Amino acid sequence: MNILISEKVLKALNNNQAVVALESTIISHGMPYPQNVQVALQVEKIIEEEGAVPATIGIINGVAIIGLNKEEIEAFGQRKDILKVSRRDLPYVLSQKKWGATTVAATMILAQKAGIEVFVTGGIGGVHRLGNETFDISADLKELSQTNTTVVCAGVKAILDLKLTLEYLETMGVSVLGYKSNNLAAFYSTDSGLPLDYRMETVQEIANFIKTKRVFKIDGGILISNPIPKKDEIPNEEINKYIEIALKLAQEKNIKGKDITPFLLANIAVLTKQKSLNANIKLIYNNAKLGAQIAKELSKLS
Ligand code: PSU
Ligand code: MN
Repeated sequence: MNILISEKVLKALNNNQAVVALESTIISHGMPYPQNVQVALQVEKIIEEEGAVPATIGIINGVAIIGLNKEEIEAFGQRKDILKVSRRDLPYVLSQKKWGATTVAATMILAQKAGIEVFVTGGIGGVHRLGNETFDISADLKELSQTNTTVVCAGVKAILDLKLTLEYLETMGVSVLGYKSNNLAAFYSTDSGLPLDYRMETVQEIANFIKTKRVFKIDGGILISNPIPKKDEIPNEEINKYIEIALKLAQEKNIKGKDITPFLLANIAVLTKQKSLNANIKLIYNNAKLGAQIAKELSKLS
């Protein structure tokens, strides 16, 4: 098989301990070195401190590893030959024995195969601005409609069209839960202004929601929108200026397809003098803590 679960993760799964999946695109294509590695390791530490076991997922020489070790995470942070792998890319990278960093979509698939319910990321992909013309809609959304993984995120990346993304999620039957919040979180900022139907006050409520969906056998993911802490946010008006500039730059340089998201994130970080990178890091830490708490609560229920 092309899938390998680390000893630590396997032991935790067999003992019904809380396990939290983590993606690797964020490391290889979402942040610059060395912050990417520092953050990936710190996220694992936060999850451990909450009493859960982290499982960072990535593909090495065609083998999907569930639970990368420190040296491997370091390699994902440094190597330049790592492909960004979504659902459609998985068979290619596996059969060609390449290295691949998994996006939200691919990480969901692999987490489900390994038997991990909870997965922590920064912000999911979505419908790009002008997506109604370009049809650029992240495969993350379709994945959420069909794969049984709970994704903890700080909402939808603000570089996207949040309103269209939320509509798409509704059409695809994806449950979106606002943790202690009424509105969808907007990645760099706490509030998109777009109302969510379900607000959850406690991790117990969230765990019950997940368990109910699974017991009832309604296939598909669950999206937890966990706003960035207020003190770490960049207000919408402020960040939007830079997003507009970065979007123009992408157009001028004719950046397309899967290169768009990494291009925008990197350029916004330069334009904001790393302020956006700092917010991106803080929101991931915040998600790691919540994800671990949800996983722990879930392990009590089963
Ligand atoms: N969240 C972050 N940084 C990232 C991503 C999410 O804080 O780099 C990645 C995820 O892997 C997500 C991907 O699946 O961006 C979306 O890419 P696309 O728009 O090409 O589907
Ligand atoms: Mn796309």
